[in-house]
Amino acid sequence: MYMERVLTANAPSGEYVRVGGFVENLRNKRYMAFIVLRDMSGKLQLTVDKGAYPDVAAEVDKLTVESVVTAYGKVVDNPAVKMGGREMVVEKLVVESVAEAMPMMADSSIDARLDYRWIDLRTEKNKLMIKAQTEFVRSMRNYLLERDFVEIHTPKIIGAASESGADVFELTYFDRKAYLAQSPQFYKQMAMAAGLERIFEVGPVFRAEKSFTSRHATEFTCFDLEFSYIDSFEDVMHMEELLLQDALKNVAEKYGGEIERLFGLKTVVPTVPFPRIKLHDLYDELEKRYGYTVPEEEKIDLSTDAEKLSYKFAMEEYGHEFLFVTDFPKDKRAFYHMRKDGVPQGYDLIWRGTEITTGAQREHRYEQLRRQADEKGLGEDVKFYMEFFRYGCPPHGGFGLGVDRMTMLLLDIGIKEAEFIFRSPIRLNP
Ligand code: AMO
Repeated sequence: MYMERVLTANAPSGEYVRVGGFVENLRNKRYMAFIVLRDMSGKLQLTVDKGAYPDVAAEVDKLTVESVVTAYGKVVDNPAVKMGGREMVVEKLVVESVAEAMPMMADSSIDARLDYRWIDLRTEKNKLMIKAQTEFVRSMRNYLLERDFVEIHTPKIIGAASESGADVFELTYFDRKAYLAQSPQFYKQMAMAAGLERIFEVGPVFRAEKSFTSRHATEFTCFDLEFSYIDSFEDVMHMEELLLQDALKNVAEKYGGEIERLFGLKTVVPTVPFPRIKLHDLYDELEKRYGYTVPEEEKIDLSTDAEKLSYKFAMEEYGHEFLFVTDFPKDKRAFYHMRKDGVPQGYDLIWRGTEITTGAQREHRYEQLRRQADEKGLGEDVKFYMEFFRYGCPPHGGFGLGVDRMTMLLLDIGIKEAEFIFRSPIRLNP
């Protein structure tokens, strides 16, 4: 008779069930065999009475660690069993796949583990990482859907570089050149010109950056949103702080305990509003408090060290893990940021000392935008984009949040471990 598989976490005591998973541990004794079975929900001990079930015993003899099995049997309480005080008395065992000796260990170097990422992802920690990320994104998506946002899917093969001419992957597109999208930026704004009013997208973005840091990847996932009829970039920051507060609340409720147990880290639900500071004032504070000095001409952008120190500052001054940094000089910001008295109306959001977001109110007035594009020497590249603003476009703004950055900071791991599959200038496999 057919029987549906149940997860080990949902295998009730006293019932005859079917489970399936990896053999995490195997003790094959003379009269008894014990298997620790691992699935996505947890672990269950499978106990085999070899005398009573010789067919099962024969199957157990074929097993190696990390092989995959399906088991049928009765789940019973047994206080002597460490894993939840339950075990399954196996009556039938199917060996689905026999594993060869493992090519790497949990404590191998990260690069060795990434070569066998599918094995590396079998650990409890990595599963939690994926689950926590899922909850984070689900929560943000939900928050927006409940507020009349629609989800869009923009092309990743594009005719002109989106963020800046540098750091773009070029590809052959039949008999001409195309590029991989560095951001859905232009299409998010096109959606505003289309009157969609409130949109978001969660998708891949590509950056041909030769960076080898713990926070740069050449392909990553960005959570982008854009919305219309805003009064200033303050509306954008406010949307983001509410969104993140809600997401972290949900992650903390669902996985806070597990994150603390496995990663030794508290998931803090941030208070709103998040603190805000102007870039120049931040540099002043870092100098005054920590003696951190940089030449005046370098205070036009956030250095990695300044980002890190800003975490210390935000905790000391506001008791907050997040910090909005505003008032960057126009030379360092994209041409599409709206300016007020020459100051770009945008921000970076720093969480635990690392940038996770850039956001801004956009320039939606054609003439003004034209001037700003010309000033940066952007001609042909933005020609199609400029058209979006010629036939009516509401005031709007938005931001892009790096999902991998967010996961990495949530768990205090490197970006190599936070991506499902990491891509760098020297890694294209698996
Ligand atoms: P920006 O270029 O700042 O802004 O990118 C948005 C966010 O993406 C993440 N990020 C990265 N993550 C991993 N590896 C990288 N190499 C990498 N580069 C960036 C960061 C960053 O904050 N169009 C604008 C957004 C907007 O204004 O809406 C943009 O792309 O978390």
